[in-house]
Amino acid sequence: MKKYISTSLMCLDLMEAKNGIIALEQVGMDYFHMDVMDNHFVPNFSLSSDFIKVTRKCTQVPLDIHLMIENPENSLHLFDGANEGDILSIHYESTKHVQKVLSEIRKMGYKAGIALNPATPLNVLEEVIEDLDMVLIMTVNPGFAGQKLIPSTLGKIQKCKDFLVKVGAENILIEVDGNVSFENAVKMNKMGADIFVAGTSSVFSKEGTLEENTKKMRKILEGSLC
Ligand code: S6P
Ligand code: MG
Repeated sequence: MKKYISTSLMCLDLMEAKNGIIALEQVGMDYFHMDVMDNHFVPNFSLSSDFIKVTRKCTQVPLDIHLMIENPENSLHLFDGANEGDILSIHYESTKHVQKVLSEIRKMGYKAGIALNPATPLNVLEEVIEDLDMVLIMTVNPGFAGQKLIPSTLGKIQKCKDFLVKVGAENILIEVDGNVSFENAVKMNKMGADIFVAGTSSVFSKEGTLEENTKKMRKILEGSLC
């Protein structure tokens, strides 16, 4: 199964955003991960719906939008304009109307994703499995880049994969987000993750250039670097 790198645009130098986006496209990123925060669901702000709209004007790379906002049903209209292949994820913990919001996301032309905080169990997926294209497993508590992985979330990736296989839903992709370093990506890959959010721990790491770091991550995902 193909593995994908989704670069976290929150980690860009925003003063150089356009050039940064072009550079990321040139090194062959599969997705642009766009974190949207409301300072309620998480204690931070990040990228806005306007930033997402201007990003669409300067790249063909599909967008992987991660909403960390309370009651996303009230703001979905701000994220219209999906291109084919774009993903929009909401948090399970952010709304009482999870199924309804997921089905609305698909009607907007997005693939629908559900994000789970580290403490949220996987059994919440059971009742919405038909409405899902992706599960986003948070491997840190959401809100900030540059955090340390919560070790118990590694086992959750494997459990999620096993569950999806058991219910015949292997087509649902698993994304991992938070401290996806080269070292952690090796483990996450073995446990069945499909999409890897790359931020300060990998492609933006100062230990190599963007090109070197991206190549290294690609090799890890191909299984040729352990
Ligand atoms: C965090 C956010 C993430 C970060 C990403 C940063 O709440 O959802 O997408 O941007 O995790 O990567 P790193 O390598 O700094 O953890
Ligand atoms: Mg994110």
